[in-house]
Amino acid sequence: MAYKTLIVEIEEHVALIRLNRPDALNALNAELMSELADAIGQADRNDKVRCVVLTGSEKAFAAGADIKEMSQKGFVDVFGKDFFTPETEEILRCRKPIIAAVSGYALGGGCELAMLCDFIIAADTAKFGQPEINLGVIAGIGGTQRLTRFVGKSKSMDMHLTGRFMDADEAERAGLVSRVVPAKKLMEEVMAIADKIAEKSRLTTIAVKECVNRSYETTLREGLLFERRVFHSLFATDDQKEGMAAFLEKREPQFRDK
Ligand code: DAK
Repeated sequence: MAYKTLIVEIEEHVALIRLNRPDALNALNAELMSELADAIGQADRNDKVRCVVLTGSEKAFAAGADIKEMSQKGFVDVFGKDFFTPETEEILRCRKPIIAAVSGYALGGGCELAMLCDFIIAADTAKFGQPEINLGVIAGIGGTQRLTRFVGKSKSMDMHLTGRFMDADEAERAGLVSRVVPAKKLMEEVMAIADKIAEKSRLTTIAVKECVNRSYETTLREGLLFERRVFHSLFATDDQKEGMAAFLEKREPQFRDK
């Protein structure tokens, strides 16, 4: 499918999805969110794809929900149509790892979109923020919940209540992003990380994603039990046999997703 607000390329085993509304700093409007949900769903269903990278432009990952479009809405629209929920659910349903490659602004819904991904690699130019308070609203794609889990209550309150931006170094210190790289090397580094993930058994990447995400949804005791059971189940796979045999034979494993 040809998209109007995205550029999608499949490079080897990686689906690279680039938000592409440069005139609006990739603000998230209905069309973009619908196309993004479609593109991620397609990447998830495409057997060739083993990892997804979501990025924006050098200046902006995404500057938030489209304020022009949003300003026209009333309660009946946002509540009645459950504003952006179906699209968000589609992104969360993806079983393949999704890396957010963030350069420039990731604000409001843009910051939330990055946090919906499995992890964030930031360029040293990245700026994160939840400035919705300046518009008389609050975050609505999980910002009050997810940012708090990433950076803790104090910093999350600070970000949401003042609307200030956090730079890449602070975001790394606070645990929001996993690595910071020079802006010029962002895509090279992220694609190399995605390629590395693509080499793993797909069964184990799914298992990791399910287990880590479970830690957000359940008690420690239940999470540990879930992890243990998934670990046990991987001993039913050929890839477990292959991974361990390859180590003992001092060679690279050849995973077959079986
Ligand atoms: N929406 C629409 N257009 C935007 C935009 C946005 N969020 N951000 C930037 N633009 C547009 C600007 O209007 C401008 O367009 P023209 O005037 O040239 O036509 C163009 O992008 C370039 O922006 P600037 O001229 O402002 O560029 P600067 O470098 O001077 O400033 C900036 C960059 C990122 C600091 C600034 O543009 C800015 O502050 N943007 C707004 C950031 C913001 O407030 N974001 C949060 C939006 S509220 C929910 C779902 C989602 C949400 C809530 C609920 N539910 C499911 C319940 C999300 C809410 C939000 O994200």
